[in-house]
Amino acid sequence: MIRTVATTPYTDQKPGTSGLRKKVPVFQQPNYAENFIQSVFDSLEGFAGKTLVVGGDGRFYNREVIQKVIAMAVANGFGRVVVGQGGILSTPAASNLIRKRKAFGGLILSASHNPGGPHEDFGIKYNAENGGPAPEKMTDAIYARSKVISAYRIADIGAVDLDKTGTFEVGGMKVEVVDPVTDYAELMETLFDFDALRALFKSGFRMRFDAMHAVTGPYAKEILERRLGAAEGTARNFVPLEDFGGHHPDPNLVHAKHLYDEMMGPDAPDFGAASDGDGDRNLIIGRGIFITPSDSLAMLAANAHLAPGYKAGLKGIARSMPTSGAADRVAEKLGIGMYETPTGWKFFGNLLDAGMATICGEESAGTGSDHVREKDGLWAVLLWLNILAVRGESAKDIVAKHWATYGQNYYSRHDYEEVETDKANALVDALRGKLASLPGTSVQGMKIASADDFAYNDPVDGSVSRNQGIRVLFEGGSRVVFRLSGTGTSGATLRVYIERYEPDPARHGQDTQAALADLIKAADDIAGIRSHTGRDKPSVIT
Ligand code: G16
Repeated sequence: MIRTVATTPYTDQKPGTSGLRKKVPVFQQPNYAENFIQSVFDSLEGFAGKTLVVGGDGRFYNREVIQKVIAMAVANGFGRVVVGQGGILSTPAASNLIRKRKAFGGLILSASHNPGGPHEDFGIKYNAENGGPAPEKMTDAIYARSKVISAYRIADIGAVDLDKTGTFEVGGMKVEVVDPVTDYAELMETLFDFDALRALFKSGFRMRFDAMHAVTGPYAKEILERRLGAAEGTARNFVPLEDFGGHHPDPNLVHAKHLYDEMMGPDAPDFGAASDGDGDRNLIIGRGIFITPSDSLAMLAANAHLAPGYKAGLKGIARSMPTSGAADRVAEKLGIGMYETPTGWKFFGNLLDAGMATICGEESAGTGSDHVREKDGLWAVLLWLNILAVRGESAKDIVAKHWATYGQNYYSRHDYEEVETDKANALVDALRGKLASLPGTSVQGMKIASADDFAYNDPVDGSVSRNQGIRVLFEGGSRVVFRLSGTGTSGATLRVYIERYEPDPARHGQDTQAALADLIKAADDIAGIRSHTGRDKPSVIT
């Protein structure tokens, strides 16, 4: 039986950088998830009889919301729902399934790297038929709808069994429960030289992959250990848990410090990596060297042709504005296009669809290519492995040679988390107010060349996105960037991105914070971080 249920709008369902993310108790309010799901469906046209892909990162509340999605998909007239077994699909695997099955779109349930559990975070994101996150005009429409919604449609179908693969009919709609790993692993086999990787592991190459008790566990077990023959135990913390074992499934130097310490230790394996809650981020650490996401993007782009899937070369590279300019130098050398977009993977979709970019990346530990329309943690790991296998050098040597060729972009991000929203907004407003007066002035002995609030003109559809981060550029190419995170769920997170370009090989490989010390001070002088927030140091440095 299909019911139309009267509801009243919630006012806070504005999708952020990557979908709607809130604390679980917010999602558990009466009709909260239903309102948002119906607002998504109401903003779409022409899906009757079509396929919807659904899956999530397995965090607390995942199964409940998947049941709601299926019951609402029946009531709204979808023809088929493809769902990962146990409700599990990594974000890149979901993107792949949408594309492979020519689905109308998909709902991905995740709050990514944010912690999970009854009092932690949950999220819902809609991805369109290209497999990528809904563009801004779609998320704006969803938000507009959520503010006036008066009813949602749901079918009384009882709980669907998500744990056995197979296809069955529910309320006149097909539900297909699929193994979450198979299609994704097949895609990886088309891109990378699995024979070379098997030979690498056979030769004694040792690796550590930390799945952080999140969604990539089963993917890493299958691909690294079973298909590529890496030693058992290569994948760690590989059982997805609803609360990620009480940790932040955020693969950075703070939350994956144990991996960093191991990789810097005397008996370090050859290569270390980790991924996040939903499997789209990556952390790459070679023996004795952490590789920043910005550097990783540049190095992957410079070497991608060594993997079979990219042997024809790259069409272009795209990076988010706060990501360092390291990849720009690679694009320049390769003579291909370089695109600078706002933060958020959704901005890469048009460039990838139009064939203007092949590889994209963000400082926030995301790298990916046109194989799907999401960033892809394991993909980045496999591309690194493929490069290591072909070059036969250590990650550390590859990094040193890369810097010697292109120069080093010293880079760090300082996060001030859970700042009171009013104070964070006041800081940004004050900064915006003085942008015009900054050029020509000096801070900490460095002259400001220009300052602006980044706006993006999408070269494919002509849309304009304003206020995407404040940039202060110094003479000589150093810069500091300020923006407020769009993925947090409590208070505001101020992100300060600091970058300095160093062409001289004699000055490469120094301590990053020391190399950036004057810029870090300058950032505080310019934005008044201490005085506005009352904080004397960042909560997270990556
Ligand atoms: C999301 C987006 C990324 C973005 C990141 C950080 O990642 O998909 O494109 O770079 O958030 O955003 P912010 O700086 O606004 O917090 P994820 O992995 O959380 O989905």
